[in-house]
Amino acid sequence: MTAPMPQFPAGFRWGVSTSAYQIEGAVDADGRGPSIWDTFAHSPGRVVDGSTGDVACDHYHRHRADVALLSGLGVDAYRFSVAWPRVQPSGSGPVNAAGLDFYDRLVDDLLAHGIDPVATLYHWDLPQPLEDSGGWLARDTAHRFAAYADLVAARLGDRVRLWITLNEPFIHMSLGYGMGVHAPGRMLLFDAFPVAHHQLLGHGLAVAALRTRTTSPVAVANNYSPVRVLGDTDADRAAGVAYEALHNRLFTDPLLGRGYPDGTVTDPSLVHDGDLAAIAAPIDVLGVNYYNPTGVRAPADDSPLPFDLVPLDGYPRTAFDWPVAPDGLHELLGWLHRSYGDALPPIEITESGCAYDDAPGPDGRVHDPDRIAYLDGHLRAVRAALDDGVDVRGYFVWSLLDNWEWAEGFTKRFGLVHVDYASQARTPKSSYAWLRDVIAAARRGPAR
Ligand code: IFM
Repeated sequence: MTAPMPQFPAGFRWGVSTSAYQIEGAVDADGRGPSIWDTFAHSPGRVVDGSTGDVACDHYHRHRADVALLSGLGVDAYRFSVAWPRVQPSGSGPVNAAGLDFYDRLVDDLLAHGIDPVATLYHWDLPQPLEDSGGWLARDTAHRFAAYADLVAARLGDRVRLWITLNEPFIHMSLGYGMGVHAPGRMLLFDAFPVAHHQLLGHGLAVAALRTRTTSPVAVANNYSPVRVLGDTDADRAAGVAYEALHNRLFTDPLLGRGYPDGTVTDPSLVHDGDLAAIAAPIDVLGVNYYNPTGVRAPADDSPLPFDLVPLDGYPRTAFDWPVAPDGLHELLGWLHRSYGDALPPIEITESGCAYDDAPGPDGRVHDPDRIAYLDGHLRAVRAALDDGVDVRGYFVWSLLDNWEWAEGFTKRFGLVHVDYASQARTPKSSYAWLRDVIAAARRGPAR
């Protein structure tokens, strides 16, 4: 029996998150064009189980049932992403009206259920024609992204309650363009820096476009990992500084007006006059995606990187083998608060969750006590950060549904709701009922 969940401030936003390619399927429906993830997933050997997002959770056709699940959960908000190749198949030029209509219906359905639509504009599914012209290595992609943001906001700007420009630009740069394990599968290591700059520039230009279309708040969703230096040599500490600059500061420092951290800009000619000011356009919320801390020490002599990553002992682990470390979330929120001071906008936790090998039991139910323990611990970590004075306004669980986990295919289940991919049957797990009760209790306020 765990202790009762502490109270959260009135108005604290409870939500869940998903992304388009991970759940929608319907990749050929109604004029959608190919994205880099269609290309990557269909390339042999790229995804561990050989699966693709062609069907995924078939959310495109089942969105009404999925909104009913959201309603049953009692969330205040639902964070989804808009698939750029669905609404503008070439990445520039003509709009695909049928694609925009889908999001229009989704947003209206959410509002009809009293749920705030939170739209992410880019969760890694770049239209393939833009990749063919250089992808995020090309400066022009930043301008294409701002034009796309403008056309989506022209249609949905009156109803989306929070806009998120980019999801985890660090992961997109490092896994997609640096190490080749995500789409588009480039292996440029530190030569992937243009991808950072052009995503940031695209974000800044998109913020400016959004401001002309909507009065709703605007955010970006960065992922962070508090750095644990293992070892006490100067070289170990230098490795920690280098990792922190790359993972936690490369995107946040310029967004909050500090320019790039020392040593991260590999080609200064990419940064044109005015770029840093555009990137630092004020945002209303910082989206924080947190999964785990990272152990770091000095690199081996032959390493191409300025650090070695080391597993952290002493924590339970998820099916991804990630350490379950709620203390890392508390530490991270304190680090953001101390590091950025007055420049830090209010925070919303835009992703927090875990993968386990959940399966229906003989009674047909799906029991996931490890996920309940995970969420319980991470919510208490948020509460502890609030007590320290960090301004955290919301918490979104990753994810509503089990879904297609990128290069891991269907092998990692993050959902509050189990999905049988053969039948598309949805079965709420015990964590869904637990979270529903936590949200309901939070709404009732303190017991008298
Ligand atoms: O599934 C992903 C999501 O797309 C981005 N953040 C991390 C999640 C879990 O790996």
